[in-house]
Amino acid sequence: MKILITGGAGFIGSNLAEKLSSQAEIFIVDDLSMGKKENLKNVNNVIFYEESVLNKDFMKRLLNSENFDYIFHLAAVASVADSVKRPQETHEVNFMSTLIILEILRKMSNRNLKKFVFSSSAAVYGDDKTLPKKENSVIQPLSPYAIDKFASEKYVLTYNNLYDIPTTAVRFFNVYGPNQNPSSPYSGVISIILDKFKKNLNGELTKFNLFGDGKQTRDFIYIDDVINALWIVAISDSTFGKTFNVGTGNETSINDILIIISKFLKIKLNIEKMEERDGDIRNSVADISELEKLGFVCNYTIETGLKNYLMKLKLV
Ligand code: UD2
Repeated sequence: MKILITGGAGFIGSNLAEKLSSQAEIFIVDDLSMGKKENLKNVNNVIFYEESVLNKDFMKRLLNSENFDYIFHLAAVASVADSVKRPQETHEVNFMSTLIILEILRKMSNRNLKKFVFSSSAAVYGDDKTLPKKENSVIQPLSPYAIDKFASEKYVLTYNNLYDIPTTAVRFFNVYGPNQNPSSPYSGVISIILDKFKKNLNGELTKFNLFGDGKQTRDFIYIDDVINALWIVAISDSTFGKTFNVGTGNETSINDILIIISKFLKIKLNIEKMEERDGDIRNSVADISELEKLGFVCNYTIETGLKNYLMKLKLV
């Protein structure tokens, strides 16, 4: 079995590659703009191409020569803030790359492809207040990033209907776990918090900037559950042309995250209270009944997910 993971050196892609490498030959295309090769240090059985998914000729050659069984399209500029600063450049990656791959697939004869899985985001729901978010809830993309994710989703699912290309899409809620890069203020909040704890444990005095009162909530899902969800939607016969929320169905506040980690590490973080971040949504939580109908079971609570993450970081 041959599997292509675009963005395979990134946070979610590298964890997916690690999980699938025992059962398949893994091919990764990543230009290392956000991903890191060291994320793949535990992955055997992988062929790595440092290439952009926008390189049409390269992608055409690769897809035609390897004739993949599964494609997970995870390559993206995964930053809303970046898309606001550079709408045209991020549009190329976040939208055009998807269309390029779909077009190559459409023109291929004798495709082995069993499923093309597109990774979308809960950002497509915008700040509409209805909770929990169902796949058919109001869609209100408020940034170039969210618009590109939603437009790509539509293309991906329509290629299933019009051209019989086996596709599905997932909308990630707030994913956390090993290999998430904490380096930007727009990185996942849990990766930032843990980075600050780590620095504090090393004797470096540093503060966590808490935007707002900390009572805002998110549906935080541990990476291992996300990887399971991705594989379930890939192999299921009832996901063609459909979109699935990937979350836990539970919401946790940032304050609670801080309390749980403090309990595990037995230290408190210095907190600098800041103004609420512009455009921040107050609450977010997924309805995951569609995913559960496929057999998905969330294995991690926020406590066990965080504990596992801390163990992987060798902090507990
Ligand atoms: C997530 C996605 C984003 C977009 C958005 C759509 C991630 C990393 N980001 O943003 O790409 O899809 O959902 O709704 O998955 N916070 C702090 N201090 C910090 C960093 C964050 O207080 O240093 C707060 C932040 O203001 C927010 C919460 O923590 O209220 C979560 O922030 P986040 O950037 O991890 O995720 P989110 O849901 O805003």
